[in-house]
Amino acid sequence: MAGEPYFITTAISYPNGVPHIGHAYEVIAADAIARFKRLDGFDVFFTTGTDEHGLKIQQTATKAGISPRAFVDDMAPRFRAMAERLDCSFDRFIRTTDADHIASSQALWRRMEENGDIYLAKYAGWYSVRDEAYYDESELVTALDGSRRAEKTGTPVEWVEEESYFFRLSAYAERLLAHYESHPDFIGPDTRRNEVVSFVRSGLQDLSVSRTTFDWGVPVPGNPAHVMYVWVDALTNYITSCGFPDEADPRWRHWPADLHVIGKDIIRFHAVYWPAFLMSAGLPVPERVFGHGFLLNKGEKMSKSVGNVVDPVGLADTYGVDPLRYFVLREVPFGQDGSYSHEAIVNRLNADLANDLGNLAQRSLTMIARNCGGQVPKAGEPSAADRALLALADALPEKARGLMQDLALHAVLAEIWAVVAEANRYFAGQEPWTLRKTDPARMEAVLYTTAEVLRAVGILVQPFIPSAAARLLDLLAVVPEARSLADVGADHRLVPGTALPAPSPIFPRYVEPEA
Ligand code: ME8
Repeated sequence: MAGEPYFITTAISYPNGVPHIGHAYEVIAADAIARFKRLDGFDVFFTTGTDEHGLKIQQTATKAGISPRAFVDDMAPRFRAMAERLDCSFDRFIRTTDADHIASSQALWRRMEENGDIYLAKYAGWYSVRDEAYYDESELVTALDGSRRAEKTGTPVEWVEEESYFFRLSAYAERLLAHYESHPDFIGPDTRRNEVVSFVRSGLQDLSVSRTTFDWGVPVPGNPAHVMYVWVDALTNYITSCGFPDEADPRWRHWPADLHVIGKDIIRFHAVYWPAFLMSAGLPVPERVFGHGFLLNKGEKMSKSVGNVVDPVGLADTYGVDPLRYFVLREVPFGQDGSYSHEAIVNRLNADLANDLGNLAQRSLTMIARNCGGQVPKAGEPSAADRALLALADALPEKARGLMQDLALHAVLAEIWAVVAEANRYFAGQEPWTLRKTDPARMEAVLYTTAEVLRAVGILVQPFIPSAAARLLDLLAVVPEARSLADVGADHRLVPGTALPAPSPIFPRYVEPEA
């Protein structure tokens, strides 16, 4: 496929429990961006997957009485099935147990070693299994029960003393700071960038990058008594998907990644460790790392370990895939935390989808079916009102592109729905049902203009609500080859006389089931 390469990734999920709404949120958001870029002509490569090694997985499997391998083989497909159920258009679902990934992780390790950045020493310090992260004394608090915990995440830490390989992270502080300075977009949103810059400014310590007390990990090349620290192998997934270490692989054109979409809790791994590993290996670093916020259930944090997990597939079954996607992308300003509840989802679904867009499409298409012989109506000479409305619709791609630069997904939807609202005002003001008797030619022009706006809206909403958008564009007889951003506007208007299929509703209203 032609076009400039655009590589976007999600984080890879720990499959130590079933997928939760946070996982769903991340892959939906990344999918919307990937789909938008495809519509805009980019050669998109989009990956997601599972992060299957480490002590946490090994412990969970042991508790379940099965091998880590059997455990992840059962769990990983559920993550894949969730992403598929949510209509996420990933090109590769990478599992860190995939053979090419083991080879890639070992190759990256060797490159860092050859560069003199890996040495053997003894590690003594605090480790959180739940976070798979090391913490400094200064990052800990003592809980009420006397246990030591990581202040940021509240997870228990344990004292670890063992022989370990270290990565010379301390040597990269200056280079990292210089990179943040010269690439102001490298970390987003700004709050996360500030957090990372002050962390690096405070000085970096070398990072323990291997473990000897368990074996569920990628063996360290040349010393299989050690397995790699799970984050070394996890981060490497992004270059594995591009064919690393074979830089002649056609997929290598996608590296460096244009965007890593991750949650705010793992920004340090992606904006400090990962670029340092890559610099050490002599590889280009990603263009941008964006830390989205957390999705909270009625304002409360949920997590696998706390046990108040909401099943995203259940939500999709209840509300529909497109409404769920629309809700999380419209409701939560991307980059901030957000809350969801049954009431909030139903409000959005019924107000924005069923009423604003659904009714406009249903009313106008039904009138066309009944009064224009089921064909695209005649455009006539456009009035000032027609021109003004079409100009708003035609301007959407440029506006959306601008907002997508900032990953303001919610704002893109707000702009689209502002046009929908304007179209509803136009439709109500023009009263085509009255024109039917008084001025049928003018009625056709109003219906034509409305259909044209629906075409533009249908094209623009494809990244967010792909199935509903496809149905709307089908109802307008827009062929699949004419659904890209470049097809919006005066050069590609609907052709009067084109036969249209019989209209059917796009968004059913959500009705509470009988108690
Ligand atoms: O962190 N709302 O895996 P993970 C929004 N394996 N996002 C959330 C969330 C919530 N409530 N809870 C988690 C890991 N996330 C590592 C990543 S990448 C090389 C390795 C996000 O399963 C979280 O921030 O704990 C992360 O981006 C993703 O879900 C996977 O989390």
